[in-house]
Amino acid sequence: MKIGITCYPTYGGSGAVATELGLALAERGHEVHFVTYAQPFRLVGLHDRVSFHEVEMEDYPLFEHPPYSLALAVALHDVVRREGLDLVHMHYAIPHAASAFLAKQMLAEERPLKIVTTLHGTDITLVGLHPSFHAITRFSILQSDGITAVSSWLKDQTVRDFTVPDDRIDVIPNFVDPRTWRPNREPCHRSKLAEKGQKIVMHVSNYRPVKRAQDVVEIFAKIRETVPARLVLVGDGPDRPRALARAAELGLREHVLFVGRHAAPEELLSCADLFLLPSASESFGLAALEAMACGAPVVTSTTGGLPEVVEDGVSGHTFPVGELDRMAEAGVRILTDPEHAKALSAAGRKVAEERFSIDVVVPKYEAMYERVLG
Ligand code: GMT
Repeated sequence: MKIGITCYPTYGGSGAVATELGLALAERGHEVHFVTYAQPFRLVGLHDRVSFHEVEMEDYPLFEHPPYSLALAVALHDVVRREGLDLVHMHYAIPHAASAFLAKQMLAEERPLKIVTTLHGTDITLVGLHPSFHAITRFSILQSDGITAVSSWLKDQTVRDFTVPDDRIDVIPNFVDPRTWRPNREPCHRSKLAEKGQKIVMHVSNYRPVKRAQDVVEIFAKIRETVPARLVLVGDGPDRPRALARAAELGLREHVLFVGRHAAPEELLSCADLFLLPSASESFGLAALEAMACGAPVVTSTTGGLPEVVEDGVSGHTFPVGELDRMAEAGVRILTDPEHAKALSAAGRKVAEERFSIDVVVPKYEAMYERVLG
């Protein structure tokens, strides 16, 4: 198949999943064309059957906010015609699904174009609910030939808040490649991340308010009351300065290492003794799955789709949002009870290998494309 993929190229789960999917499809013999405003952050190096098409935008002084949705529609239209694409797969509904719909209309007299839209999270739970976006989000989702949601929870939210018929949405979960995201990777950066005898507590995110990065620091502070540990913060985003400021207020700044955006987070995760994801909302929680695949025991909130990924007490621990004392207690147990940590780690790895492996999930997308193409 010849497949176009549009996603947000910036640091975030939806762009990561879209890119890994495109690369996996290309490995499986399909031709993949990424169409977006910048090279997706996980699209590094050259790959057979993979091309990147940058959406070009005219900068004109009249535009305080350049109309990216229109430029994307034109880019999709051009790439579909030039490369003879069979379908385009939009990751994150806003504005991608609407741009794809426009491209399809522009092509209507020339050739058919099928659209698959994957709903990732705040396109449904936050941004899409805003009155300025709700109607167009619903319309463009419904105009898609195939709709997927990354968790059953997100599907239910979409059915409820956008009155999309239940049978129009397939749940296709996010995935990892367990060959890349694995425990005991070499080189392990442990000696660069913490001192001898210190446990490594890790958090990876884009530091948006929904991630509650300050809670990560509060939980770490409680853990450090009993366990010598270092907090390693990976990724970057708007709440990162606040999280570091809170660490300084608590007198912990020297015990917090801010790594920033890292090209290969799997190398860091495989050194983690504990991974924290206390988010206010998470449609799936790809970062938790990546940590589990790397053998890091996870403590997360019981929110959104996270319980579909982490089974409390078996493959990690989950607690209601904001229950920081309990999260810290679970963290201390993981860091001080090696047998317990080992059991969680093994169970998390098993989940990643058996339910959320790239080899299990990518064929589900292929099957959907075939169905959509008839
Ligand atoms: O929805 C967002 O805010 C952004 C999006 C992203 O690009 O990272 O995150 C969502 O998609 C990820 C990949 O499917 C999920 O793992 C995240 O849980 C989800 N974020 C939220 O629901 C807040």
